[in-house]
Amino acid sequence: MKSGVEIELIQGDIANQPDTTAIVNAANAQLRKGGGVAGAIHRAAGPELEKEAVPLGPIEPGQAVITGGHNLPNRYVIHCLGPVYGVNRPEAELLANCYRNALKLAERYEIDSIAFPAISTGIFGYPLEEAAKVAMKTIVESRADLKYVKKIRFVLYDKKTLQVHERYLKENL
Ligand code: AR6
Repeated sequence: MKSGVEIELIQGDIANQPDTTAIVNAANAQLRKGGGVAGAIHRAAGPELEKEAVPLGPIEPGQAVITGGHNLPNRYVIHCLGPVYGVNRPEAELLANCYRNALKLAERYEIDSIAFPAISTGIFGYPLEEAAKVAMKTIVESRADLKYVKKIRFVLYDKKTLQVHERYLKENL
């Protein structure tokens, strides 16, 4: 790719990405265990993750914080709070901030590879098409600012989510 940053979209489980230095959690404001992505990440990481994360909260929509990976195969977990659709406004800006702030943290920690889930598209109710459009646009635009991050992977839970992201990635490249 032009910028030297590889963007990869796969179907899979965000808690099982042993070859990325960091994974991103679709967190809650309190940085507690929760369900969905957060539940899967905390289960795999073990209880020490919550002990490290909770004192860093509460966080605001669009914000990101970083912890260690504990029992995960990843060195770091970057926890982002996505907007609740229809509640935290303007949604698109707050969702874009999640991706931007996660990448900023990754740069600060000199992280070479990072895996994202589709933030806000589960329990937080962000419509898939709209969220994928924001996510792919933001990631493509952010590539130019990256020095350390060389690989960005999106780990999408099902085939439809993968296909929608593929379409918007192509549109933005
Ligand atoms: N790997 C990859 N994607 C997944 C996985 C997984 N293991 N599990 C679910 N998804 P969600 P949100 C998909 O609800 O909308 C939590 O309770 C899922 O199908 O995890 O940002 C937190 O504590 C969806 O497309 O995140 C918060 O309270 C996407 O990942 C709240 O949910 C995100 O779904 C955050 O809600």
